[in-house]
Amino acid sequence: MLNEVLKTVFNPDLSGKSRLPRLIRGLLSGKKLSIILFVIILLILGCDKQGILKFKALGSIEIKFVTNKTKTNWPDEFPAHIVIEGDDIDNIEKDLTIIYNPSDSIYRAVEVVEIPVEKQLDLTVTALINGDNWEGHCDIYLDPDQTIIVEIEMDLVPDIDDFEWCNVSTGEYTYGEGDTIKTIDYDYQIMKYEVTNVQYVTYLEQALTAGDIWIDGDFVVGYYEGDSQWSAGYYDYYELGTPSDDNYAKISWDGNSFIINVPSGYNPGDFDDHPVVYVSWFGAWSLAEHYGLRLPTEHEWEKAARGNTGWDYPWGDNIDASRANYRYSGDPFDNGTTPVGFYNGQIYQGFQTTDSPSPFGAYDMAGNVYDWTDSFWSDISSYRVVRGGSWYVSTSYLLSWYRYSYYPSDSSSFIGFRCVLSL
Ligand SMILES: [Ca+2]
Ligand SMILES: [Ca+2]
Repeated sequence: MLNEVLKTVFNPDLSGKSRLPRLIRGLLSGKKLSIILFVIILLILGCDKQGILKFKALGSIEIKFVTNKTKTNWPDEFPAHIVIEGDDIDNIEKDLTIIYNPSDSIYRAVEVVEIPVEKQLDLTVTALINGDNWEGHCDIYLDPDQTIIVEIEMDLVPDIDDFEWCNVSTGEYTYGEGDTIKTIDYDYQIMKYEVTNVQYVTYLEQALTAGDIWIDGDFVVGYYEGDSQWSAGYYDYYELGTPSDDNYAKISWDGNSFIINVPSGYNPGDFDDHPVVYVSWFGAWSLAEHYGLRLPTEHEWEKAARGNTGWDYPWGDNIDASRANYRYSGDPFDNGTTPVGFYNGQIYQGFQTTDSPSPFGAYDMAGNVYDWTDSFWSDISSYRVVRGGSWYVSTSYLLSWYRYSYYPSDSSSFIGFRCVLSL
């Protein structure tokens, strides 16, 4: 799946509706300006005889992958059809073959397009690439008598098959302590497990390569497009560091790569499959954006947790230590996170678990870490709802209908997240 263009704002049209936020983000985050930065002045052509300034823009189109891994989903070459439109120029159409170069893992179709322009030029570029429609806009300002190269460069989003999914079918569900019958009239998928440390590191590495995030002291920082309560701007996504007393992992940056630091007494890798913590709501939102996903509303979350059962917990009305990770529950990691999906009926280090999926098959919908949701606490609140309780709290917080909230910039050792995928 094609996702993002770095060197110009070049985005899919609305037919890829889950990608719309990427378009908005690209426009707001200043990527629109980057086209100017990458204009390469090649040569001076000169005025025509009437003294009217004439210019030529040379466009080259380059498509680039972030990882080899994503390449596995793509053929070695594929067709693209490019249309360039602009004020006072004839439409330029090109059929291109985009070819993979294994030596640098980049797809390219370098095509020189001569565009006669005068001064300011607004270009609209549409492309049909491997079946996906793309559209982008760029403003190019030309000084007299210059020729430029426009580079269009795209990244590919990583594969969401890295995550496991549960189908939540359209229909009624019970909501709240009073088991109010509500309806969600569409199908969606929710992650079977909370996002793990190793999955979050994969995201961080890809986002860093793409220029979507950067390191600022002890924080991973990135851009947020804004909403009704929060202005667009730069926010802390993740608080880097090492864990303190409790048993959870924390990610750090060593200057070259992200490291998953485990608590004392554990070995590297031991917490790879534990839920990521110390991620702010913005950092959760950002992973969802990166993969073309989104955070669940609290209604979507509660439906996935209890279905239409009216149960207090994902499996029924009673809780015990074999079913969920809460404070002093006696699991081998007390007190701290357990691996995602830990409560699946297996025995770990002598600790017997009971298989405890939700009616739709999601695990850790009670306990382990709170899950960030997309919902505000109220219409006037800037706090975001979290659901499901955590390893840090007692069982009364793990009730499927129990609401709690945190400031979206908060991060802690007991808040993580999972995403949903609209169908
Ligand atoms: Ca526990
Ligand atoms: Ca949870």
